[in-house]
Parts: sequence; C-alpha cells; structure tokens
Amino acid sequence: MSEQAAKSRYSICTICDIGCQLRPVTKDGKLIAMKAHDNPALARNVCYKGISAPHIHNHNERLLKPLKRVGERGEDKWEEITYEQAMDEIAARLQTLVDKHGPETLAVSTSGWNTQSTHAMDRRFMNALGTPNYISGVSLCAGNTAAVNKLTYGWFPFADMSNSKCIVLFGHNPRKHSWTPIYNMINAAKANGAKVIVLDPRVSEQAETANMHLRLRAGTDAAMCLGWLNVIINEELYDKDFVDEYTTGFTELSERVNEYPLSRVAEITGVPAEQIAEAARLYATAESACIPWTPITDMQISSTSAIRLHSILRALTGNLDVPGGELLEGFNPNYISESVLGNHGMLTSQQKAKQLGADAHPVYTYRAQEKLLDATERTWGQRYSDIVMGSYMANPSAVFRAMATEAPYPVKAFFALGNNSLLSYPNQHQILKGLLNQELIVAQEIFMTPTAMLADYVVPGDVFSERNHISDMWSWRSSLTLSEKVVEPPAEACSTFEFWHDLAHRMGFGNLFPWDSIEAMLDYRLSPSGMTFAEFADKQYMQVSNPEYRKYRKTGFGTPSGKVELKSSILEELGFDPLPYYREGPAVDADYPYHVFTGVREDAFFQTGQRQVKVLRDRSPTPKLFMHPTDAARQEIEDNQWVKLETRTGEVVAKVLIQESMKKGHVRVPHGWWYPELRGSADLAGAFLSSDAVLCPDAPEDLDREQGIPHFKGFPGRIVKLSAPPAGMSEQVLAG
Ligand SMILES: Nc1nc2c(c(=O)[nH]1)N[C@H]1C(S)=C(S)[C@@H](COP(=O)(O)OP(=O)(O)OC[C@H]3O[C@@H](n4cnc5c(=O)[nH]c(N)nc54)[C@H](O)[C@@H]3O)O[C@H]1N2
Ligand SMILES: Nc1nc2c(c(=O)[nH]1)N[C@H]1C(S)=C(S)[C@@H](COP(=O)(O)OP(=O)(O)OC[C@H]3O[C@@H](n4cnc5c(=O)[nH]c(N)nc54)[C@H](O)[C@@H]3O)O[C@H]1N2
Ligand code: SF4
Ligand SMILES: [Mo]
Repeated sequence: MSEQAAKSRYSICTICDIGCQLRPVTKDGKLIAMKAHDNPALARNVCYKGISAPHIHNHNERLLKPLKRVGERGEDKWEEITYEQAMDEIAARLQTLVDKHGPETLAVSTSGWNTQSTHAMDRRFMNALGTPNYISGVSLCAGNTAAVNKLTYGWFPFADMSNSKCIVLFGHNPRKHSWTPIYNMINAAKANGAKVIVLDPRVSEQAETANMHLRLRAGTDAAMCLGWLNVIINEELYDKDFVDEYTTGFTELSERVNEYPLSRVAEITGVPAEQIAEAARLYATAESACIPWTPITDMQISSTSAIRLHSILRALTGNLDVPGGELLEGFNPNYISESVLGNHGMLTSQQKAKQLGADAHPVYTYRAQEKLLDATERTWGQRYSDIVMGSYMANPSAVFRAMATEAPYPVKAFFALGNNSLLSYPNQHQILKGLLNQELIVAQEIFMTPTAMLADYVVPGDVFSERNHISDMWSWRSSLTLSEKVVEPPAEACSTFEFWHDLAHRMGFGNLFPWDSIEAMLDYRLSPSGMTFAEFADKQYMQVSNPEYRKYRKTGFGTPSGKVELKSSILEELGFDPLPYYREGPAVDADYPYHVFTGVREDAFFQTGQRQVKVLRDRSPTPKLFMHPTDAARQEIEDNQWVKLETRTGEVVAKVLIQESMKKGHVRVPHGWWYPELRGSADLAGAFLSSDAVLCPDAPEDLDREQGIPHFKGFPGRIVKLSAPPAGMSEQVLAG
C-alpha cells in the first residue's frame, strides 16, 4: 500500500496535558515525525513541542534499562539491572516497610498526564494495598479546582468556549504554543463575535487582543470576583428564576458580597472601580458566557474561595449546562470511568482517615469529598467522581512533612511516576528532607531527573507513541479519543500499567489486576459500549455525543441539597466559612518589596521537562525573570543581567528580561528549571539553582485554609544584582 492509501493512525500527544490528537509517522519501527490531524478542524495550529516528539522519544539520554542505586542517595551512581530483578526487589522492600509501618507508609506522586490512563491503576494499587497517600501536581492544577467545584454544584464543568459570546480569562493565557486547542477555541469564538475579558497583572498575549483587560495585583482574584458579584447582585443582573429554583444561600451570599463594596475591591486589586463594574456587566449580560478553568486560582492563599467564586458567578448568571456556558458532561456511559477502576471502595474508612493533611485542609481529601458520595450517585450514577484525578488526594505539604519528620507517622516509601516531585510542589528544601529520609524511592521516568537521582530504583517509562490509550480527559469530558501505539517501547521501557500490574502480582493481589495487557484493560473499559479496543481503534479516532443541556432539571445538582450551594453545606460541616471571602497573602515590605508570581509557561517546555531536548532548549536556553523597566531602572538592572531572587524561604538565580508588559512592582519567576547538562558537576543537576519551588513556603499558616494550597501568586521577594554570572553554569545558559 502506498503511504497515501494507508489508513492514518492517531496518537494523543502527552508532552503537555491538553492532549492533542496528532498523526504520527513511523519508519523502520521508529517515530520519525508528528503531523497535524487529517481533520482540518483539529489541525488549525500545532505547537512545536508536539512536532518535536521524535526528538524526545528517540533522545539519546532516554532511560532504557532499570537502574539500581549503588552510591549514596542522590549521588547519581547506578548499576543496570533487569526489569524482573527491579520489580522483585521493589516488591520485597515495599512489603518489608508495609509490614513494619503499615501500608500508609507508601506515598505516591504522579502526574497522570504523561503516563495516560494509569491514574486509575495508581489508585487501584494503592487502595488494594491500603494507603490513602496519593499526591499529584493536580493539587495545584485543575484537580483541586474539580474538587472545589463539586462542593458547589457536584461536577467540574468544561467551558463551551467555541460557542460562547463572552470568555473571561483569569490569568489563563493560551497561545499558539501553550494549550493550542484552547487557543483555537478562543479564536473561533472571537471570530463569532465573542468578547474576551482578561484579568492579568501583565499585558499577556490574550490581554493584547482582549476587549477588556483588568490589571489586578497578583493573588487578588477572589477579591475581584467578590466585586463582580457585588455589581451583579446589586444591579440585579443575575438569573432570578435560576437562583430561586436551583440555589441555596443567596441571602447570606448577598450579605457577604456587600462587605466588598467596589471601593474596597478597587483598593485590594488596584483596578479602578468603574472598570470592575463594566467588566462584571459585560460578563453578566452576555448572551452566553464562560469562565474557563484557570490554574491561576489553583495556586493562591484564597484558592478555595476564588474557585468557589468562579462557580458562583457561573451559576448566578445562568450559564450552567447551557450552550456557550459551562457544560456538566458527566460520565461517559460507554466507558468504565477511572473512579470505578480505581475502586476507592476497597480502601477501609480506617485507612482513609489516615490520609495526610485531611485534618487541617480537608477539601480535596476523602474527608470532604466522601460527603458527596450519595449525591454523586443520585445525580451521576456512580458513587465516586474522581475528575481530573483531583479528588481523594492527600495534601502534598503534609506528605513531605511526614516523610521528613515521621509525624504523625512514618512515611518511608515514595514512588514518583512521570512526576519530577522535587521541583513540583512548594518548599523544595522540605521535599528534599523528606526524600532523604526514605528507605525506598522508586521513580518511573523517561529521563534522569533530579527526583529520579534521589531514587533507589529508576524504572524506564514508555511514551505515548508506544502505548494504546483512550482518553476521556480524566472524566472531565464525555468524549472518547483514541491514542494508538505506533512503535514498540525500546529495551525494557514499561508503561505505568505494567508497573502496577507487575507489582500487584508480586505482592499477592494480582487477582485485582486480571488484565494481562493495556489492550485487555481497555477492552474491559469499553465493555459497556459492546466494542473492543481493536474495534474502536479501527472505526473511529474520536467519539463525541451530542450534549444534553440543563440536565439538572431532571436530576438536580450533585450536592447534598441537590441545589447549587452558594453557601456550602460541606464547608460548614467541616467548620470552615461556608461563604467565599478574600484573604490577603503575605505582605510586601521594605525588605521584600516585589510581588513575585510563578507561571507564564515556557513555550519550549512542559513544566520541568525537556531541558535536555536540543531543538526545544535552543529556543529557551536560560531561565528568565520578568521585570518592569521602572523597577529595573530603580535597581540599575539591565536586560540580561544575572540576579538573585530572594524570599524568606529561599533564593534562586536567573537572568532578567525587562518587559514593558510587566506590572510595576511585580516579578515573574519561571517554573521547573534545572540543568540536565550540569549532571555530574552540580548537586542534583542544579535542581536548587533556579527552581520556583525553592521560594515558596508551605507551613500551615502559609496555605489556603480549606485545601492547603500554597501561595504561588504574589509572594514577597527582593532582587539582588549579581556582579558576575553564577559559577558553574554551562556555556549554553550563559550565552542564552
Ligand atoms: N513549584 C511549582 N510546582 C508546580 C507548578 C508550579 O508552577 N510551580 N505547576 C503545577 C502544575 S500547573 C502542574 S500541571 C504540575 C505538573 O506536574 P507534572 O505533570 O508531574 O510535571 P513534572 O513534574 O514536570 O513531571 C513530568 C515528568 O514526567 C516525565 N515524563 C514525560 N513524559 C513521560 C512519559 O510518557 N512517561 C513517563 N513515565 N514519564 C514521562 C518528564 O521527564 C518529567 O520529569 O505541576 C504543578 N507543580
Ligand atoms: N508551552 C507550554 N504550555 C503549557 C504548559 C507548559 O509548561 N508549557 N503548561 C500547561 C499547564 S499544566 C498549565 S496549568 C497551563 C498554564 O498556563 P496559563 O493558564 O496560561 O498560566 P500561566 O502561563 O502560568 O500564567 C498566565 C498568566 O497569569 C498571570 N498571572 C500571574 N499571577 C496572577 C494572578 O494572581 N492573578 C491573575 N489573574 N493572573 C495572574 C501571568 O501574568 C500570566 O500572563 O499551561 C499549559 N500549557
Ligand atoms: S499543545 Fe503541543 S505539547 Fe500540548 S498536547 Fe498539543 S501538541 Fe502536545
Ligand atoms: Mo498545570
């Protein structure tokens, strides 16, 4: 068959977490190119990380064989062993620790994005073993938003951006090379006349073309939302019928909102009152409007309130489950959900009660989320709703503290799968202490990372072109998208499915993992549809059902009251303020005068990854701090000057990029920087030199109350000029 006549194959790119379906091209058993989809609607733009997949998958530093530590922990000295030996030893050592300390001694950190369908496998293994201590980067990104949204209306909606008449972006800044499909949706809506409102301290790419741009101070999003509600309620711009019939707590909410007159909100946010009112009116009176999920409110000291406020705005303006608004899609009836596969029912309530952090910060833990079980079953037909992997998680800060201090009990085994944990949570020094105090660390990875360097065993992972998968976007959406395996994994690289399967079989509960391949597991997951994986793969690259709107008219909302809980009964029961409020983050002062925020994702990389991939690193060789020209001039700092950014928690080095688009008094620090090229010359490949995680504290008082979220958006910091570049940096970094 000629190349043209051959049926196209499709794989979902997992280099970032938005999961574009692309068309892989192979030759002689190797991935040689990633091309745009054949369907023009899915091929409007493709980002250069996706196109670079062959450079990642075939990289000469890719891990191919299991490694066993031979030096001191973190010394980066290894012997190659077989996969069988690695799994045998991991199983035996884990069993010894479980016998000594109980199963809760194992904590697991995953991303789940890049390892695909295996979140359910992580949880299934953990639930069978008996440990509740699962953590993930989604505690700072979408997972926690999902958990908080559920408190208000029982599900996590997906914004129907393409059909919307008004899109509100709280910081969220999709671009051609950052979350390309969302960027495409926003552009489609704009072409259809949608208005865009951006709330961002910086003039971001989305802000440049927005209809309105409110340049709020970092970390004040909750106050801004309270201001919007003040306008919407007092000017009676809300949907009265919806409020009367489908909500609880409107009177109390109105009273709370009146504590935030626009003069107060203007003072907190730094945005003029009239602009706040105008934006609120534009949003509330649009024919349809959405506030797409944003990570910005996932990382603030008022995170729970800010996320709840977005939910409340959606509800009051009548935008829930309507075209152009926010779709509550529910589980796909043709696909076994991760919640069912993960089987949280297996974990006893005694073990659930040991989930770390649940006492102080319960919102995304079992303690709060299990209060929704009856309501979830009534509304969505299943008891557990593990959307975007973010419900039923332990609190990462509590887990790393327990790993370091052995209080409230010893956590002595830590597994990181497709997650560079050391750099991916707040308070990196505490994480290191925790890791150094472990008796067993396992990393399942495609590259040697600072986290993997601290492991006892490094198991080589496979990548998306090497495994089959069907995505329902972690139960966020109900469409099913195909991802086909097009090449064999190299050497002994394994999937996380195999990892958990093989470990369970060694630890005596293999009966709970009866599938002998990913395909067999996918056959099971597709069983309600009557299709096998092979049939699905043969017939369709995507299965999308027509949305059914306003389902709540039939089912009610999946909350204890069956209504949208403007005043949250679950927060009240847990002893928290049931109404949203604004809490100020730590204040800037003469010593630490800048509001520092992390974010503005790098086009060239996903999070902490790809710094060793030349075609990508060449685009962004050096970590950059953004500063406003006025601030730079005051400190006599020039463009490209090396500086030290100090907070009360730690310090990092980076180069300054002076930008008019920055907000005065604000500094942007990038996330995820380490230096693979310094492996062997700097400790942990320079993991402490330029990582934002070093800067952000996570003592209980530094965290959002309800969820225990760190304040990555607007912590106080200062900048010290360096007279010479930091010692030991590579030529590439110095030149960049
Ligand atoms: N300090 C701090 N922490 C943060 C954030 C922040 O801004 N600052 N951001 C948060 C956000 S928004 C998110 S989404 C999370 C992200 O958290 P994660 O998605 O876990 O991202 P990383 O920690 O960069 O880890 C990804 C690792 O997976 C490896 N990898 C890539 N592809 C594959 C694969 O196919 N198989 C396997 N086995 N491994 C693979 C990469 O080499 C990399 O080391 O982090 C959160 N944590
Ligand atoms: N190329 C690339 N694309 C990515 C990723 C990547 O690593 N690389 N990561 C993906 C992931 S996991 C995520 S979560 C997204 C994140 O991507 P976005 O949602 O776009 O978030 P950021 O890039 O972190 O920051 C966006 C904006 O938030 C503004 N901002 C900072 N602090 C505040 C604040 O307190 N309030 C408000 N309202 N705005 C503020 C910043 O000025 C910035 O312009 O990107 C995704 N896309
Ligand atoms: S935006 Fe780029 S990196 Fe992310 S999934 Fe799509 S192609 Fe891959
Ligand atoms: Mo994220």
